[in-house]
Amino acid sequence: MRFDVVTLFPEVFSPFLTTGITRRAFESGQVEVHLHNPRDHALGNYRRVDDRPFGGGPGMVMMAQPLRMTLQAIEQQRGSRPKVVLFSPVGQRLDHMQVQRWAQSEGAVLVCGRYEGVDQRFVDAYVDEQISVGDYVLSGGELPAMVLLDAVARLQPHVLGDQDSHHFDSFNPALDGLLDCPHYTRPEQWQDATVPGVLISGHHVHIERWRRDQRLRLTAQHRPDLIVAARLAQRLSPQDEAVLAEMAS
Ligand code: 4GY
Repeated sequence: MRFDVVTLFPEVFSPFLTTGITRRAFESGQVEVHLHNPRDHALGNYRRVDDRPFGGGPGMVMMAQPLRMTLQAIEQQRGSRPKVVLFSPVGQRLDHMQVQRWAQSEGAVLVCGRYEGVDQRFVDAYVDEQISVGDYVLSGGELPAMVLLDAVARLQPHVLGDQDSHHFDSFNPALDGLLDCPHYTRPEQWQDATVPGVLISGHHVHIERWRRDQRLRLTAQHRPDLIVAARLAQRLSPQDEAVLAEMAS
């Protein structure tokens, strides 16, 4: 799959693309990422990409024309017309389901806004979908673009060390949409705290039941909305319900 990122700050992507477990996905081209700076497509001596807002007010607005020229160059390179995404608090909130959908897609053009935003006429003419990463305002769409790329890259086959360790991730609805269980590593004793005995018992049936209980408890405590959703989707067994009932009493 191929993502074309439109950004005034392409340099902020380099450590991201060359670090960590997702590096392999990007460097192998399994998830192809191409960076495009609208400034390279802006006209005139000043190569302007932003201007003052009509109607007044603070800040600057990204001009439509350099973005359109960038999009045209991308279409020429790809030989097709990809979906165009804009990162903005206006969009639907990104969640695991959306990430899975993008992980199985052909990719897209990811437009990273800066300043006060993008000229609305570009949004109306070319943006197919807006995506939000949460109800707060960032200074640009670059971090949201990296959020999407990271989440997509780690779902690609063979990217994670243990090939299916993402099957146990929090929110994976293929499992049950519950939060992940707590994890422990050596040493067995640390600052007076020990590791739950069951984890060093070697009894795998008990370990799996303990982990399930922990996930239920953690989710009920911190994200009761996810318990409601799991119940509606009939992802909780009678034994799960018994654990939750015991907790509530
Ligand atoms: N939150 N989720 C977000 C954002 C920055 C509009 C230009 C967000 O996705 N994107 O805050 N983006 C944009 C917001 C003006 C900068």
